[in-house]
Amino acid sequence: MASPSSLRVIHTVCSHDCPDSCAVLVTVNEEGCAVKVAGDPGQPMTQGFLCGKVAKYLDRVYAPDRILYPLRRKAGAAKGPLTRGREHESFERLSWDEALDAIAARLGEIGEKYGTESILPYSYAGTTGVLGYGSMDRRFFHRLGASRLERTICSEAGGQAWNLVYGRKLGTPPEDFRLAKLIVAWAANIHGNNVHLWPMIEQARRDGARLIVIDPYRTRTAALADWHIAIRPGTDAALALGMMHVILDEGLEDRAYIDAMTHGFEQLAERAREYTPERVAGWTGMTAVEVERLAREYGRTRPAAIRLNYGVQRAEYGGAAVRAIAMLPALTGAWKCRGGGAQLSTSGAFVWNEQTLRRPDLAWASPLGHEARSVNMSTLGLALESRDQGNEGTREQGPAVHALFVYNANPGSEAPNQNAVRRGLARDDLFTVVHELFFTDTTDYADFVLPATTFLEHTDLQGAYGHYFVQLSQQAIEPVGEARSNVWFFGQLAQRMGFTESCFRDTPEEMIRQALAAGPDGRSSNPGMEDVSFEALKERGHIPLSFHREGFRPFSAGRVETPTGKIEFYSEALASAGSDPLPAFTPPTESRWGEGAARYPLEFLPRKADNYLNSTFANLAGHRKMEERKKQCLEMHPKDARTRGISEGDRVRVFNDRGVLELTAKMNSSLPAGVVAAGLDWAKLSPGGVNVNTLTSERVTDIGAGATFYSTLVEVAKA
Ligand SMILES: Nc1nc2c(c(=O)[nH]1)N[C@H]1C(S)=C(S)[C@@H](COP(=O)(O)OP(=O)(O)OC[C@H]3O[C@@H](n4cnc5c(=O)[nH]c(N)nc54)[C@H](O)[C@@H]3O)O[C@H]1N2
Ligand SMILES: Nc1nc2c(c(=O)[nH]1)N[C@H]1C(S)=C(S)[C@@H](COP(=O)(O)OP(=O)(O)OC[C@H]3O[C@@H](n4cnc5c(=O)[nH]c(N)nc54)[C@H](O)[C@@H]3O)O[C@H]1N2
Ligand code: SF4
Ligand SMILES: [Mo]
Repeated sequence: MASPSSLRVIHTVCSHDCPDSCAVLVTVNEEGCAVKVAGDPGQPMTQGFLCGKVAKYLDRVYAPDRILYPLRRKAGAAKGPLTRGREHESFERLSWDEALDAIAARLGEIGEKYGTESILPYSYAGTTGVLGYGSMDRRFFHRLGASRLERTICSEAGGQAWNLVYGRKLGTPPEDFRLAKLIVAWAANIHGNNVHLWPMIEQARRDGARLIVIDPYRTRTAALADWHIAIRPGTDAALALGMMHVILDEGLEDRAYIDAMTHGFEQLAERAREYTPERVAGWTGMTAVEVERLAREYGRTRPAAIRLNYGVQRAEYGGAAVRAIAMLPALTGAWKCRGGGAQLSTSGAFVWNEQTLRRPDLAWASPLGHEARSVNMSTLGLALESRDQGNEGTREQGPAVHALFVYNANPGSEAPNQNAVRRGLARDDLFTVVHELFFTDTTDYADFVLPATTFLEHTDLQGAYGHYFVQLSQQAIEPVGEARSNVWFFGQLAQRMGFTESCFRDTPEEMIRQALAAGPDGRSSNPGMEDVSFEALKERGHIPLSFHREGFRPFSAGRVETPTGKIEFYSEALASAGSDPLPAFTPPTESRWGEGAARYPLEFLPRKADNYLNSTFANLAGHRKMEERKKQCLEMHPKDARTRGISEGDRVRVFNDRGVLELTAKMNSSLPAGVVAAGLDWAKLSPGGVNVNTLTSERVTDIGAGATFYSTLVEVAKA
């Protein structure tokens, strides 16, 4: 055993796509091996504990199935699903030098032949590190003249909707949820997806607070709540407007706050009058009395905090719903006291120096000579399937996609309309490069697979979307095998392409200083980061934004960053775009009210797994075991099962026009009748080789053109 003195402890940050961005201490032994990961007890928000997914992180870092060196598809090996554990057989090993040269040559040819906009990057938040998420990669693609990607798959609908009301994504600090007397978890799976908020909620409850959960699915959080409202999917806007109706009827609004801080109250009040509790009950599946009770409890309790999470915005009219819910604390003045307000995301607090970090100006040095067209990632299938005349998924017409660069993402598993995505990925005239840690549903279609690093193996800077700390994640160990970071990979590839700009040779440390807009004294000139420098981060690991040092109360007073300078109930911007300036409820096309319901009468919730992170971790035996109880199950109400002759444990086919999926039926009487649910898993680990996204569509949301996973109709039959 190594003596304790030979061990080093390094401050890192979990960079998975999770609001918590935990501070993680990694213990490294004399041989340079990580031997332990643990939460940093000094971080006030993440409090020294890790979720079950990351507590056993070394299983991932040192997994036997990690990709260890660059690979090229063997001549004649067809693209498409490969047998797990035998993926190597379709590829041959080569050196990084050979791989970079070959990729650079191929990109050059494709750019010449079809135009550089035929090259498309596809990335999301495999790492949320400031550098790993978007820095050297963006420089590279701007300089190349590649298409830009609209990163809409997760938070764009809600983010844009929130910003229409408040101008900036700020919210109640998570630590202040402790002070609330009422907490509403609205489409927020706190135990599964945001576990560090839970201790704050527990403390509030010890001090007498109540917890209400609004979610069609009985999550663990819902099961622990004082009141679980199993609302029908996609009807949240109706509920929020119904609450406004009651609040205004009973005079529970805060007139002084409304007068000082908001715009468009009269118009909103008129709109809310249409949403009587009776009408709202008809849509949401609640009773009118329940709608009234919720509104009264919310309107009368101070402080009341809403944890509005991302579930709502994955419905077709999720933008309108997020806007409506976001308006509630402005109506009651809940922002005025600590522990009140709402939180969708805190990401707007972190302002990085993106001009220098991402260099959008390099587009002017590209062969295009201007900013490239953009392609919406939520309609990837459309973009890949269209050949030569552009497509609906692209904002501007342009060439078909001939090269796809995937990193920080697994679209073969996570993108909607999986069969369309796969048909696109299988095109033999598409050149695909995937930078990954494991053989995923996407690498099965790659021409080149390149090994990527975990957050233990590179240095990065971190913000968060669920708290207000800037953190430094220091490289703790040498990369495993020949794995290389995103920054290294794109910097090297740029040099092979002959891009001579010096920014392609920047080191991670230099880039962190750039992101911080560090002055000569090393300190950041970004707003809120007066105390932040690379040196200070190295010493302390995590530093609160300056306005968060004590009692940050966003939107409690002062100017708001909207066009009117007020919280906008009524949006002139939407009005001038020809959209409804006020929130309203519209039933999703794929819902019980839609035409398609005659053939596909069940509303489907293709949910995230509590023990994976989207598709990440699904390949690890320990994580799969934790997910055992729900894995590959279709949860349905016994009534819906009975009418279809289905019993617990039966094999069932879940299908619609887009695809079919085989699962095992599991009765769940806490679901609303007419709603069925299943969890995400790797397609290649599922029977039939497809996952829930074989059923989801490329229809996009009302605001932000995001994906609409939770507005999906299906039918179910015994297999
Ligand atoms: N364990 C775990 N943690 C994760 C992730 C994971 O996959 N697993 N993913 C990470 C990512 S990428 C994100 S974006 C966050 C998201 O975290 P959350 O915001 O919690 O997002 P979701 O899990 O998509 O949805 C939350 C809840 O909304 C419910 N819901 C679905 N439709 C509706 C509706 O119409 N109305 C209402 N009221 N509720 C609805 C779902 O049943 C779900 O329980 O979590 C992150 N953390
Ligand atoms: N049905 C359904 N579909 C969904 C959702 C849902 O709730 N239901 N959620 C949606 C949401 S919210 C999101 S955010 C998306 C997420 O979808 P994706 O962005 O595709 O997320 P992951 O599936 O986690 O895949 C991330 C990949 O990045 C890799 N990776 C990690 N770190 C690095 C790195 O440093 N470099 C490189 N090159 N790769 C790295 C990981 O190994 C992993 O395979 O899925 C969406 N899809
Ligand atoms: S996934 Fe989230 S909760 Fe788990 S360690 Fe990472 S940041 Fe923390
Ligand atoms: Mo997400």
